[in-house]
Amino acid sequence: MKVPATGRRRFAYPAIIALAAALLTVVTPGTASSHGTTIDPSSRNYGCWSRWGNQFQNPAMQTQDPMCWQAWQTDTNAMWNWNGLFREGVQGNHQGAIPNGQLCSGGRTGDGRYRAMDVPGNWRATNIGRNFTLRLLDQASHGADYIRVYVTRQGYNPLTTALGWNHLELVAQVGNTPPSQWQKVTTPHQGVQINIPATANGRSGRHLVYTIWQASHSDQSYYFCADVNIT
Ligand SMILES: [Cu+2]
Repeated sequence: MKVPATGRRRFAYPAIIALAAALLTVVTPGTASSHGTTIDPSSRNYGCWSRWGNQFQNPAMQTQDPMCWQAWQTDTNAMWNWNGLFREGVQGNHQGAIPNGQLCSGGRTGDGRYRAMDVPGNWRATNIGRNFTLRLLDQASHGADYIRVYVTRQGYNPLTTALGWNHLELVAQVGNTPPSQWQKVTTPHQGVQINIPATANGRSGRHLVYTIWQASHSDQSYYFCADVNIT
């Protein structure tokens, strides 16, 4: 637990609230303005941040959204830094850098900050069709050397099984795309975004969309698990 009960009591003091707000302003958006994530269908931690970020201690989450609950309990920074799920210096060898079962945490990158994303279970899923569009938000205008979009094979069960490379099938790919070719956006966040059409033939029900975004400013690669329900 990163938020002890004493933390709550302290919030009762207005001066501390102001201080905490100031710190959040400096720390959270500072790191939170520099990278990106998939926002539709949303990555696991982005979804937990967008649904619960303003009420992350609400015990109702435990029953309404239990996988987000376990994620917030494990490390709140995985949500505050929803755009920081990346590794550096992988040199394109994603499978070598990330063991099976750890794909959703980028191989427990950042000292394991995102490890709760690897836990299989009933994450909230976005309804999509077999033809869908993946939306990737880039807040820092990194652009992409490439973006690879995978969907799990029919038969894989994200409720019971942590994601492995063997579960994935490439369904869409985008090559070198400088940020000038992305769409400028101001909501829900400032930055550029790219919409990637993809097709998940022969699939229905619960699946994961797995995205690898190789940013262009340096060897920085991002890994996103998004829970979907294919109808
Ligand atoms: Cu970045």
